[in-house]
Amino acid sequence: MHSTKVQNAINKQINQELYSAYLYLAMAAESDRLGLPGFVNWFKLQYAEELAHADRFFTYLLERDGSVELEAIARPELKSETALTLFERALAHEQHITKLIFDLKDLARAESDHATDVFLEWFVSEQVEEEASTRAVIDQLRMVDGNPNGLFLIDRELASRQVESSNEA
Ligand code: OFO
Repeated sequence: MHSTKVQNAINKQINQELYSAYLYLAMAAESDRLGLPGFVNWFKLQYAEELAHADRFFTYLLERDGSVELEAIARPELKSETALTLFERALAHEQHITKLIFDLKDLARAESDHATDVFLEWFVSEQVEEEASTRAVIDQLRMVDGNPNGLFLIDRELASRQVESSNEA
Protein backbone atom coordinates (compact mmCIF):
# COMPACT_ATOMS: atom_id res chain seq x y z
CA MET A 1 0.00 0.00 0.00
CA HIS A 2 1.30 3.43 -1.01
CA SER A 3 0.62 5.09 2.36
CA THR A 4 0.18 3.55 5.82
CA LYS A 5 -1.99 6.50 6.87
CA VAL A 6 -4.38 5.82 3.98
CA GLN A 7 -4.33 2.10 4.74
CA ASN A 8 -5.31 2.76 8.37
CA ALA A 9 -8.08 5.12 7.29
CA ILE A 10 -9.46 2.53 4.84
CA ASN A 11 -9.46 -0.08 7.60
CA LYS A 12 -11.46 2.36 9.74
CA GLN A 13 -13.82 2.90 6.83
CA ILE A 14 -14.38 -0.86 6.46
CA ASN A 15 -15.46 -0.82 10.10
CA GLN A 16 -17.74 2.17 9.51
CA GLU A 17 -19.40 0.48 6.53
CA LEU A 18 -19.96 -2.68 8.57
CA TYR A 19 -21.38 -0.54 11.37
CA SER A 20 -23.67 1.08 8.79
CA ALA A 21 -24.88 -2.39 7.77
CA TYR A 22 -25.48 -3.26 11.42
CA LEU A 23 -27.35 0.00 12.01
CA TYR A 24 -29.64 -0.61 9.04
CA LEU A 25 -30.28 -4.16 10.18
CA ALA A 26 -31.36 -2.76 13.57
CA MET A 27 -33.57 -0.26 11.75
CA ALA A 28 -35.15 -3.14 9.78
CA ALA A 29 -35.96 -4.89 13.07
CA GLU A 30 -37.39 -1.65 14.49
CA SER A 31 -39.55 -1.24 11.35
CA ASP A 32 -40.91 -4.74 11.88
CA ARG A 33 -41.85 -3.74 15.43
CA LEU A 34 -43.73 -0.78 13.93
CA GLY A 35 -45.60 -3.15 11.57
CA LEU A 36 -44.06 -1.67 8.40
CA PRO A 37 -42.89 -4.50 6.08
CA GLY A 38 -42.00 -2.10 3.26
CA PHE A 39 -39.65 -0.25 5.61
CA VAL A 40 -38.12 -3.60 6.61
CA ASN A 41 -37.45 -4.26 2.92
CA TRP A 42 -35.89 -0.81 2.39
CA PHE A 43 -33.57 -1.08 5.39
CA LYS A 44 -32.56 -4.65 4.56
CA LEU A 45 -31.55 -3.57 1.06
CA GLN A 46 -29.60 -0.74 2.64
CA TYR A 47 -27.96 -3.27 4.93
CA ALA A 48 -26.91 -5.35 1.89
CA GLU A 49 -25.56 -2.21 0.16
CA GLU A 50 -23.40 -1.39 3.18
CA LEU A 51 -21.95 -4.89 3.21
CA ALA A 52 -21.10 -4.37 -0.47
CA HIS A 53 -19.43 -1.04 0.40
CA ALA A 54 -17.32 -2.71 3.09
CA ASP A 55 -16.38 -5.39 0.58
CA ARG A 56 -15.34 -2.79 -2.00
CA PHE A 57 -12.87 -1.26 0.50
CA PHE A 58 -11.70 -4.71 1.63
CA THR A 59 -11.08 -5.90 -1.95
CA TYR A 60 -9.30 -2.65 -2.79
CA LEU A 61 -6.90 -3.04 0.15
CA LEU A 62 -6.05 -6.58 -0.97
CA GLU A 63 -5.54 -5.42 -4.57
CA ARG A 64 -3.13 -2.74 -3.35
CA ASP A 65 -1.22 -5.29 -1.29
CA GLY A 66 -2.42 -3.59 1.88
CA SER A 67 -3.03 -5.20 5.20
CA VAL A 68 -6.58 -5.61 6.51
CA GLU A 69 -7.22 -4.98 10.23
CA LEU A 70 -10.74 -5.84 11.32
CA GLU A 71 -11.92 -4.14 14.51
CA ALA A 72 -15.00 -4.74 16.69
CA ILE A 73 -18.25 -3.38 15.31
CA ALA A 74 -20.13 -1.01 17.63
CA ARG A 75 -23.63 -1.81 18.86
CA PRO A 76 -26.31 0.26 17.11
CA GLU A 77 -28.31 2.19 19.70
CA LEU A 78 -31.92 2.79 18.71
CA LYS A 79 -34.47 4.25 21.07
CA SER A 80 -38.18 3.91 20.61
CA GLU A 81 -38.31 5.18 17.03
CA THR A 82 -41.07 6.28 14.66
CA ALA A 83 -40.93 5.85 10.88
CA LEU A 84 -39.81 9.48 10.60
CA THR A 85 -37.13 9.40 13.32
CA LEU A 86 -35.68 6.22 11.77
CA PHE A 87 -35.20 8.01 8.46
CA GLU A 88 -33.93 11.19 10.12
CA ARG A 89 -31.31 9.10 11.91
CA ALA A 90 -30.47 7.34 8.64
CA LEU A 91 -29.89 10.71 6.95
CA ALA A 92 -27.74 12.00 9.81
CA HIS A 93 -25.71 8.80 9.58
CA GLU A 94 -25.24 9.12 5.82
CA GLN A 95 -24.10 12.74 6.24
CA HIS A 96 -21.54 11.49 8.75
CA ILE A 97 -20.35 8.82 6.27
CA THR A 98 -20.12 11.42 3.50
CA LYS A 99 -17.82 13.47 5.72
CA LEU A 100 -15.64 10.42 6.36
CA ILE A 101 -15.38 9.75 2.60
CA PHE A 102 -14.41 13.39 1.97
CA ASP A 103 -11.81 13.22 4.77
CA LEU A 104 -10.43 10.02 3.26
CA LYS A 105 -10.21 11.67 -0.14
CA ASP A 106 -8.40 14.67 1.35
CA LEU A 107 -5.97 12.30 3.05
CA ALA A 108 -5.34 10.35 -0.19
CA ARG A 109 -4.54 13.62 -1.94
CA ALA A 110 -2.28 14.83 0.87
CA GLU A 111 -0.41 11.52 0.64
CA SER A 112 -0.22 11.70 -3.20
CA ASP A 113 -2.08 8.40 -3.33
CA HIS A 114 -3.64 8.90 -6.76
CA ALA A 115 -5.03 5.35 -7.03
CA THR A 116 -7.04 5.75 -3.82
CA ASP A 117 -8.13 9.22 -4.84
CA VAL A 118 -9.63 7.77 -8.06
CA PHE A 119 -11.04 4.71 -6.26
CA LEU A 120 -12.97 7.01 -3.89
CA GLU A 121 -14.77 8.80 -6.74
CA TRP A 122 -17.38 6.02 -6.82
CA PHE A 123 -18.08 6.57 -3.12
CA VAL A 124 -18.44 10.33 -3.55
CA SER A 125 -21.22 9.75 -6.12
CA GLU A 126 -22.74 6.95 -4.06
CA GLN A 127 -23.05 9.24 -1.02
CA VAL A 128 -24.94 11.82 -3.08
CA GLU A 129 -27.39 9.04 -3.99
CA GLU A 130 -27.58 7.67 -0.44
CA GLU A 131 -28.43 11.07 1.02
CA ALA A 132 -30.93 11.91 -1.74
CA SER A 133 -32.88 8.64 -1.49
CA THR A 134 -33.09 8.96 2.31
CA ARG A 135 -34.12 12.61 2.10
CA ALA A 136 -36.87 11.72 -0.42
CA VAL A 137 -38.50 9.36 2.09
CA ILE A 138 -38.22 11.98 4.87
CA ASP A 139 -40.03 14.49 2.64
CA GLN A 140 -42.85 12.01 2.07
CA LEU A 141 -43.08 11.15 5.77
CA ARG A 142 -43.25 14.83 6.73
CA MET A 143 -45.98 15.34 4.13
CA VAL A 144 -48.24 12.65 5.60
CA ASP A 145 -47.39 13.78 9.16
CA GLY A 146 -48.17 10.44 10.84
CA ASN A 147 -51.43 9.88 8.96
CA PRO A 148 -51.90 6.05 8.88
CA ASN A 149 -53.27 6.02 5.31
CA GLY A 150 -50.29 7.99 4.07
CA LEU A 151 -47.90 5.79 6.01
CA PHE A 152 -49.54 2.70 4.50
CA LEU A 153 -48.94 4.05 0.98
CA ILE A 154 -45.30 4.94 1.70
CA ASP A 155 -44.77 1.48 3.17
CA ARG A 156 -46.15 -0.07 -0.02
CA GLU A 157 -43.80 2.05 -2.11
CA LEU A 158 -40.77 1.09 -0.01
CA ALA A 159 -41.78 -2.58 -0.37
CA SER A 160 -41.15 -2.27 -4.12
CA ARG A 161 -37.52 -1.17 -3.76
CA GLN A 162 -35.16 -3.68 -5.37
CA VAL A 163 -31.41 -4.21 -5.53
CA GLU A 164 -29.77 -1.53 -7.69
CA SER A 165 -27.45 -2.71 -10.45
CA SER A 166 -24.65 -0.28 -9.42
CA ASN A 167 -24.31 -2.26 -6.18
CA GLU A 168 -24.17 -5.67 -7.78
CA ALA A 169 -20.72 -5.11 -9.30
FE1 OFO B 1 -21.82 3.09 2.81
O1 OFO B 1 -22.96 4.46 2.47
FE2 OFO B 1 -24.33 4.39 3.65
O2 OFO B 1 -23.42 4.45 5.19
